[in-house]
Amino acid sequence: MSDLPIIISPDTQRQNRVPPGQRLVERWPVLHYGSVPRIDPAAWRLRIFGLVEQERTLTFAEFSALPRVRVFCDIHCVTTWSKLNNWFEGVAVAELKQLVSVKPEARFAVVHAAGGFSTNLPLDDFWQPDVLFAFKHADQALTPEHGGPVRLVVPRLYFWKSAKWVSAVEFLSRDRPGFWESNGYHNHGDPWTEERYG
Ligand SMILES: Nc1nc2c(c(=O)[nH]1)N[C@H]1C(S)=C(S)[C@@H](COP(=O)(O)O)O[C@H]1N2
Ligand SMILES: [Mo]
Repeated sequence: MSDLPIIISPDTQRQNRVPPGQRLVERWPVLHYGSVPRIDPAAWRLRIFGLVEQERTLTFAEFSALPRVRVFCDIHCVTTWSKLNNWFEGVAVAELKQLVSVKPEARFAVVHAAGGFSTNLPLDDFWQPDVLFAFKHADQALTPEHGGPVRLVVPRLYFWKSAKWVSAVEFLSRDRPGFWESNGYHNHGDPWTEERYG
């Protein structure tokens, strides 16, 4: 076992952990638009741009060397499956604040992924302590199907916000809908109030 800091996503502490309209699954389904990109870690980059004092691009080696956390959380997919009791390991999104100075006018993040996918989040959601860039699930490296080498995990919103194959983070002053948000899904995606479709 590792001695990394542990973050318990607060939704796992609810008396009823299953949001309205959801049902539990044991196995982890694979869902995405398009084909699975095969990403060589040697070629992987994370670009941080938009409303930052100085844009930065990190290599996989640089990003892997950042402090890591383990997050315990539940997954809720808008297609009605929920998977409880997940352990993800990776870099807390809040760690980005050590890498760039985000300008005060920034209010939203758009997370970009290989193949043109993107998803948008208010910074109030993006900076939550249980949001991370994950390398591992249940102590295993993420498979390409589940977004390896690096995916976003946003435990408190529907899982479409958890972009697989992350490539960049962009900071914006005004909101800009991402891929699913432009294709019928809700702009925000809170599973507890069933923000499913827009
Ligand atoms: N890059 C990318 N990330 C994505 C998607 C996608 O189409 N492309 N789909 C989202 C949706 S709709 C869901 S439900 C989850 C599924 O993640 P999983 O396949 O690991 O269960 O990935 C999300 N992240
Ligand atoms: Mo989804």
